[in-house]
Amino acid sequence: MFKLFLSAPRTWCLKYFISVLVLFLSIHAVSNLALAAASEAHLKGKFGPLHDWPIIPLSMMLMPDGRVFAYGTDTDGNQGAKLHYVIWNPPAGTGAEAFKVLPNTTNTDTFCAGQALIPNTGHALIVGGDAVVNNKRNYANNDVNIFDPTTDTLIRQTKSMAFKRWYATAVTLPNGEHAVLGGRDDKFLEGVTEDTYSSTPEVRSINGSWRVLSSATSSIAYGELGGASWYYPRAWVNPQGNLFILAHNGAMFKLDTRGTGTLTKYATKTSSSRTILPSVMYAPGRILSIRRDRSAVIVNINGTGEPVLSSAGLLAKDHQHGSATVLADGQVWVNGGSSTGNTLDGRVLESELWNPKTNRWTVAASATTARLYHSTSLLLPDGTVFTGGGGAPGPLKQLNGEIYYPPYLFKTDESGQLAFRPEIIDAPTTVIGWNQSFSIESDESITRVTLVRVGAATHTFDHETRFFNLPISQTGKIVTVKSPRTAKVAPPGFYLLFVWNAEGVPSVAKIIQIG
Ligand SMILES: [Cu+2]
Repeated sequence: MFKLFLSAPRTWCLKYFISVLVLFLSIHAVSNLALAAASEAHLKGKFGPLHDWPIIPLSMMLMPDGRVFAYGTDTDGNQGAKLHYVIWNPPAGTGAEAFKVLPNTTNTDTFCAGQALIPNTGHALIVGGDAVVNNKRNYANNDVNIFDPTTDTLIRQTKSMAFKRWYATAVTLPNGEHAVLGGRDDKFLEGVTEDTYSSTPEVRSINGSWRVLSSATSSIAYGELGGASWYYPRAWVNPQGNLFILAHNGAMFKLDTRGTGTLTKYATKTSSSRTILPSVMYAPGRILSIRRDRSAVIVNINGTGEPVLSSAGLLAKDHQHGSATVLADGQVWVNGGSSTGNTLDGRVLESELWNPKTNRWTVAASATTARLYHSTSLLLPDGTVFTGGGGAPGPLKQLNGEIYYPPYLFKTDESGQLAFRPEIIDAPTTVIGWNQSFSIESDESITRVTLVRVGAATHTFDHETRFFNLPISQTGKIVTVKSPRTAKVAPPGFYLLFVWNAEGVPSVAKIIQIG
């Protein structure tokens, strides 16, 4: 009975089963091929090839002419910027011919200095840095140096800071001056002294003189407390024109830089972070800050009262020593780092994108190599992000970089091909005021205009960058937009101006000056 039941139908069954299996496998193979061909670049972006760098670019600034000014090590990747600095011209590519290695003749070691652009000249201001005492490194200096991109020279200034600063932050103020905060003043001398920190800020006027904010001294805001808040203090100009300071331990302050300075501590406190986790101003008065245990918080400092906190969810990975970069579309890209500090064990190659509209994180493209301590990321005028460096010290001497191509640069048809980009035909070449209307002409119909302040990045922190959507009242090849309302919202200086077409693809930016 059993045999009878199985014999003929079984043969038929087996044949049927095999043909279905063959059909299934072939469909599966075809769809697999299709899957292999489908690119996710329009969703996750893509990294370009690893390329060499003449130094480890542990400090980088985008200059008004679109070139990158970088410094940090010698040409063997050893600690110390006393010998060289580098100019990279991104439109010339990533070959040796795109780089200029220039001698530093200032006698200042700018290793781990503070930096910001000077708004009226477009020169780079570099404050403090490293010093060698008794043949030991990691002491501090109070030197002030200025890089002039029209002559590519770095000149030591006669007026030095009142305090030595190693790991200070220099913030451009609404009136074009610079506030310099934090840094270590002196280092432990065996059996003689303890480490001391520059817990008193100072302001550099436009004529180069320095004013000490003697009534605003604080160990928590920018000294040895506050979770080592001397370590590149996280500071931005808030929409009221004061400095907002977010200590690594979560304490928050307002610094009025007028006169000898007035520091006010907010009652509001956020969770603890690390000195080696990034924060970035992604919209006017809004900061995305990465805290401990992969958490992220939004700090809204637009009101005149206490800062308002809200959650920005959890990242997929712990990016200690990673960077956060605001992209041309206002999304924030976090890359690099490690879950184990400056070691390769927990290195994170996957980058992540945060969309401020949805408050969601998505895992984006993976890099080729680790970016740990002394790595940096910088948004370039073509809408890509350069990320490079790491080391001095660290497990790898990263005399190299990679370029990240964000999703907006790709066709959405899954081909992985770069999309056609609109071009800016005409944009202002003279200085634009605040709340001022101006016209932009493109070769395509413009549907969106964005503005990103040129970056100054080092040690996981780009305090200069900030993002704006400029509302446009009509679409067309010529649109009129209005610059940001005030210098408090958009400090004077240089901004990348991107126009977007209907497909959501940005132009290469024109760099405009607001002042
Ligand atoms: Cu450093």
